[in-house]
Amino acid sequence: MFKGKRLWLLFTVVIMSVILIACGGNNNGGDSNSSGDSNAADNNANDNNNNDGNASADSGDPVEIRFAHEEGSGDVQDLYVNKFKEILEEETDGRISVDVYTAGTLGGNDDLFTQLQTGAIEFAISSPGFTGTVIPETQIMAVPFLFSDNMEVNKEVLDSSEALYGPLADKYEEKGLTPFKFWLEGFMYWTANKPIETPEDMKGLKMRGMPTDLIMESYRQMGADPQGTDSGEIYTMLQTGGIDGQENPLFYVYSSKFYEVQDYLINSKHHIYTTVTVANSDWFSSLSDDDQQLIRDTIQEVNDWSFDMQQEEHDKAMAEIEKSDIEIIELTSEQREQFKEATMGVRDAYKEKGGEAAAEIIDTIAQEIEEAEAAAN
Ligand code: 6CS
Repeated sequence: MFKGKRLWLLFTVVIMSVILIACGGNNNGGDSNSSGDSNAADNNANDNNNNDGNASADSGDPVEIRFAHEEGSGDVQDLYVNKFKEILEEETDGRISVDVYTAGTLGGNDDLFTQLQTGAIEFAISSPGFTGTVIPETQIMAVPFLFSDNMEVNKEVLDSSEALYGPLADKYEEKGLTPFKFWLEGFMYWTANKPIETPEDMKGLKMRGMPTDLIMESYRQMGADPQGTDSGEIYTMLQTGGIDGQENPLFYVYSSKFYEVQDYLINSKHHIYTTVTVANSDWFSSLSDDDQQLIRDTIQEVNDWSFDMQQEEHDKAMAEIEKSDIEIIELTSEQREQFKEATMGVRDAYKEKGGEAAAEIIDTIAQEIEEAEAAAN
């Protein structure tokens, strides 16, 4: 299966590269650099590949960044990438330009990773929910009830974890990618066409999650019938009964209109939605030292800014969803404890299926969360 998929992805990437060269980016109204520039960027790209990482470009060189993400216009990832664009283009008077690609423009969610590896794009927001097959260790982000109920604690751990920026980042580097920052998009909610209050209620439910083994395993352990799909298929499958429910942060439940085709919204906080800002390593290391530092500083600034932004998007979504017909269920701490107990086996599954560094990663991050929670109390 994987071999056929690789060929297909390679074919997709070739086609995508042709399209990228031909049309040169932006589908969401941002400034678009005309085709002339994109050729320059591609030339740069070619240079990069054969410079084995020595800083070659003079810091005054124009730099074009094709930055793809997994969400729609105005969603959390889109606001993040456009903030990055705004700061960098302003800081460099447009010498560094950023073309933003929203979900579906360059193929499915899991195509982004391959396009990043081949250099068809320079940057992406690439969620671990779609990369678990290529880097099993990323599935640490799929372990339910591992992160804290205190979002400040999660922000701190995602920003500085030795597990994430040590052994896990090494796994990205092995794939030719540089992960800059892991960050969060909010607590996960369930939507479903029936109330979910205990693991018993999950029995046989076709629950959609991102197509990574450990997310599927989590629903299997809750007794559900897990369905891994691309994000573009969720709405129609909910509407047609192909799936009974799904998990996502609230802003996405709202912007994707899932609340229109579901009867129940369950505030489960069984997980947080995490993602990572990542670039093609060869391309990044070909930039001047100054530009590398400028981009790192910009990502830190945007990352810090995104924490309040995602909370605001959550609150805006809740205000709108409360006006709709969907019934909102708040799980009690006892009910959440039942789901936590039902999924504790996922931690062992991660150690088994999560790759060679899995045990070190989960033990380290669990301790980091515990220490940060103790410090916060
Ligand atoms: O569930 C999904 O597949 C999508 N959810 C979010 C919050 N972002 C992108 C992802 O593709």
